[in-house]
Amino acid sequence: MKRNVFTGALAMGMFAALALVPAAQAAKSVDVTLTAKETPTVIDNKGTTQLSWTFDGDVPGPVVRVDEGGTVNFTLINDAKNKNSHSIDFHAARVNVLNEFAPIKPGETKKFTFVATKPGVFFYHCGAPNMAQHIARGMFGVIIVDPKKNNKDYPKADREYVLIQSELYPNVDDVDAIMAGKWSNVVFNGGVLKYDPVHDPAATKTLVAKPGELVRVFFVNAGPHEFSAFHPIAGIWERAYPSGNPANIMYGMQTMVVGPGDAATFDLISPVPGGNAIVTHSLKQALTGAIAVIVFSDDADPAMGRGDNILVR
Ligand SMILES: [Cu+2]
Repeated sequence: MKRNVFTGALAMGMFAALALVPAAQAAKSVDVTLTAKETPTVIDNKGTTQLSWTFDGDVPGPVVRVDEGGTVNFTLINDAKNKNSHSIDFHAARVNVLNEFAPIKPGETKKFTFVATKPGVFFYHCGAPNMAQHIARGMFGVIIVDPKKNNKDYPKADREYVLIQSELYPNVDDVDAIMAGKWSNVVFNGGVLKYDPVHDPAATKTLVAKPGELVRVFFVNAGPHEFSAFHPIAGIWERAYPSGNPANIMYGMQTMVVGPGDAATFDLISPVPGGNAIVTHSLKQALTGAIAVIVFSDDADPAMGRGDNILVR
């Protein structure tokens, strides 16, 4: 009798467990390691460098990507050759600011884990003091939390691009000037007119797509201070998703304000060949460097806007 009760309970338990695990695959976990590196980076098409503070040696840092519900097993290394403490702040994480996001000294390593519960596009950055300086010097990137598939409000994109807006400061050691917002340029992905051969013939890259393709732009405003008025000149955002969450959906947007520390996802379709110029329509910003040309043509390079080429270096 006891045995029957036991096996019955066991069977019930197994049934309950089976019922709780959906037939669909569980979201994958990802291992992410970022190394804080204080190193020169190129800030314009002429090859000018500044002594940046970076994640993994580039501005912006690497694209971090995980499925909604997935676990991020994160490791931060502060390179022993650095002079400053650094930290990480993932806007996609819900943790303890005094623990996971606390700075570590050169030569130290820290690990933590979080579950990416909210889908969308999120900023990550160093939060070590002075935070404005650490961001202005280049310690930022994007974490994309891909929403669950087969969502009619979030159709599959043909191409994807990452654009991160930030401010460049003429003297990155001058914390007072950074705190006063005395920037010289506002840029996308760390470089002045990086994707704009129209205004800077030295620019060698543009974003590309075919007419009719669904182009998805993951946009982050790293700041540290300026708001962005994100607009595709000669286009209209088909859909805009504040924070990149498919539950937040806006249609037919011309310009959307994305504040410092915020992010949004934008869908763009060009019905015609030619180009759009993606800008912050705050023109004191755009005309100093925040313009990205996207060229629409039937022979658009099929490798662009896919895989590792969503953040064009
Ligand atoms: Cu830092």
